[in-house]
Amino acid sequence: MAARFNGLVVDQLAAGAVDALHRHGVGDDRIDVVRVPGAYEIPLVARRLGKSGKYAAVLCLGCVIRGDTDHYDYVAGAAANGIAGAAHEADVPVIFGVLTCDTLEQALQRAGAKAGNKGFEAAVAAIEMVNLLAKLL
Ligand code: INI
Repeated sequence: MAARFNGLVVDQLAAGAVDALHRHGVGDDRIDVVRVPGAYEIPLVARRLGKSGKYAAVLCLGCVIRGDTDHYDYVAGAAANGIAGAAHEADVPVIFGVLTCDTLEQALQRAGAKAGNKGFEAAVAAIEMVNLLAKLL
């Protein structure tokens, strides 16, 4: 799932995630990209998707950038806490791929520029978790 807010960054995270999935043999027929307005909306949809029984894992991709007010704290906090809650409730891995950055530049660096691509890393974490759960069952 990918938030539309800060789409310049999140689209790069999503591209990185899809790239990682492809490299691990996951075809497009097994990938659904669901869009939500912003990071704040991620938890509800993550919970719904996770509990649907249709998905091996749910990847939550978003980007929250600090502004001049404390709005950032509410949005980032709600996303992080809500995704953690969804991960506990869904019986599949729900992966935290939401960037929380001070500046757009920092975010872009983590979305495929200097500091790797956190979407790619999130997808790899999802694959590791799916494989781990399969072994544990
Ligand atoms: N949503 C984000 O994903 N990132 C942000 O940086 C952000 N800021 O800064 O406001 C943001 N706000 C929107 C929020 O996620 C909700 O979509 C909105 O409040 C409606 O519930």
